[in-house]
Amino acid sequence: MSVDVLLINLHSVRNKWVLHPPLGLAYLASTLEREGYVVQILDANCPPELPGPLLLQEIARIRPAIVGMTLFTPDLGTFGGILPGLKKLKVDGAYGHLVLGGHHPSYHPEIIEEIGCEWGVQWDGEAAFTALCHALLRGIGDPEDIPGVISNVGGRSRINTHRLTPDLDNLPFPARHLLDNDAYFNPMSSQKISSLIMARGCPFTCSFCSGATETSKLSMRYRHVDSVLAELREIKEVYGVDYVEFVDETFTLNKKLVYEVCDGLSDLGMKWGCQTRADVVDADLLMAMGRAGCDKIAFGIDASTERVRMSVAGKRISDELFRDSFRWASEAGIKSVANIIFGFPGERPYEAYRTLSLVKSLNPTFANFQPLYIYPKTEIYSRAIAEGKIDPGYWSRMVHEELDMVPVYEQPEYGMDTHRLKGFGRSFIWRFYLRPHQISRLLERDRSPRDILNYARIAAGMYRYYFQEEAA
Ligand code: B12
Ligand code: SF4
Repeated sequence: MSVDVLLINLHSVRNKWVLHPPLGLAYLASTLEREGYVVQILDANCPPELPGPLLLQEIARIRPAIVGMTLFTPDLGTFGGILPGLKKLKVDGAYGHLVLGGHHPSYHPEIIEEIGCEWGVQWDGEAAFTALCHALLRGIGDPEDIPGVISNVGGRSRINTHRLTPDLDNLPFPARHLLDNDAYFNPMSSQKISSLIMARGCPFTCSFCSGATETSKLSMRYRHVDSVLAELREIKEVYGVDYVEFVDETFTLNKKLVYEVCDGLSDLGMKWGCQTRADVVDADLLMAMGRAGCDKIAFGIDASTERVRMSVAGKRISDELFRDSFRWASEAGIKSVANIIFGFPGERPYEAYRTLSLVKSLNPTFANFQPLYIYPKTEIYSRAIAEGKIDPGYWSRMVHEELDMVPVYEQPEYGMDTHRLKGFGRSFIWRFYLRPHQISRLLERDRSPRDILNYARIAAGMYRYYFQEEAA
């Protein structure tokens, strides 16, 4: 049967220590299937992995009417590597239309015109992409008029105001039947995993985060508990998954919903993980989550000192609140992850070093250290543009020159250039993980061979991220 829509998740050169299902593509697929389209999902990170040339061969073999591709900002260079080949395949008639969607085109829709592509979709893709498929494949409606569609055809470029999915409960569950569900893994779990999202949006305004855009702020949308529990049951019963990662940006924002989901999860007996903020948890909630199988919780500490965190990172959370949250998580038997960003504007090297003492004092199970990357549509991006640290043409250069580096916020006046910032990252990792206390703790908690393999995966992934890249 010929494929109407081939949805592609590009091969990522980073993040080899975690592989989650591409939920966004799976939502698009189930929505399109409901409309009668034949859909296939190609996740180029699943075995056999499909880096650029192999991916092009696959597209040529499948010959879909539409290729839909998701684009993260870090993947722009990888995309640039296959773009000439993709354009040639189109000319050769291997597929009909290329449509780009996902995070980068949502934050920076101008990219479609800048790199000479024809179609894009901004933000939630279910309604807009379905309408675009109706227009391109069934001749229903004018494709250039669809809300949320970015077009660059016949010498005309348009970015139509998007419309977010108002009611998430009306969406079909993600089309996991189109995914290789055995391929996904999460180093926190030794079980078969999947992911699930309960809400879309984030009401906070962290200066470094793409989540803090107008669109997200104005648009918190939650699913009903019955829908979340029905999807969890499907994941467990149909796909045999025992560990679920909730990928909501701030899982505990709606505490009532979390308590309700916890009630249902206790019956299902699944393990699960999530990420949230320290100012939207409390001891009782974490205890309920622990009882309901929560195995891991990640908190964004983000900046080293309260001064930097509150005045520059836009995150008004005190060190004290972090201490409470990590302690409550530990008392509830939940593994904790501290996510740290260093190198904020005005942050001196000595302040960045304080990050390490803060993190050690919180005693998380895992810690993840990253320099401050500049992502489009963030407050840090606007600041970096105003200061001449980056120019708006950088993103299309990433595509044209196949650059795989999202820029970091450099401050040469404090000796904080890219090289030094990476050096900080390496040093933090060594000093956090290579402590006898930390090593024995990791090995004591879970000692199955698969757990140890998972920890090795994290270590190898971090090594690759901070060491190999630098050497290249
Ligand atoms: C889960 C997750 C991951 C997972 C899995 C990613 C995956 N394959 O989906 C892992 C852990 C691997 C990951 C890694 C990273 N992530 Co991440 N991740 C997320 C998270 C929390 C949820 C994604 C999700 O499932 N959303 C739910 C689905 C339903 O929404 P969606 O993916 O946006 O898809 C919808 C639309 O975007 C659109 N759409 C998507 N694709 C397409 C394609 C077409 C053709 C069309 C028409 C529409 C369309 O339609 C979908 C349905 O409405 C988001 C934050 C968030 N809540 O979105 C961050 C987020 C996507 N990650 C982000 C980042 C920065 C990263 C990392 C760079 C982190 C790091 N420092 O290492 C890496 C980079 C990954 C890479 N490829 O290089 C940023 C992206 C910023 C950007 N400009 O690209 C986000 C937005 C977080 C943030 N707030 O800053 N991530
Ligand atoms: S860092 Fe987290 S809380 Fe802050 S804006 Fe982004 S998603 Fe929201």
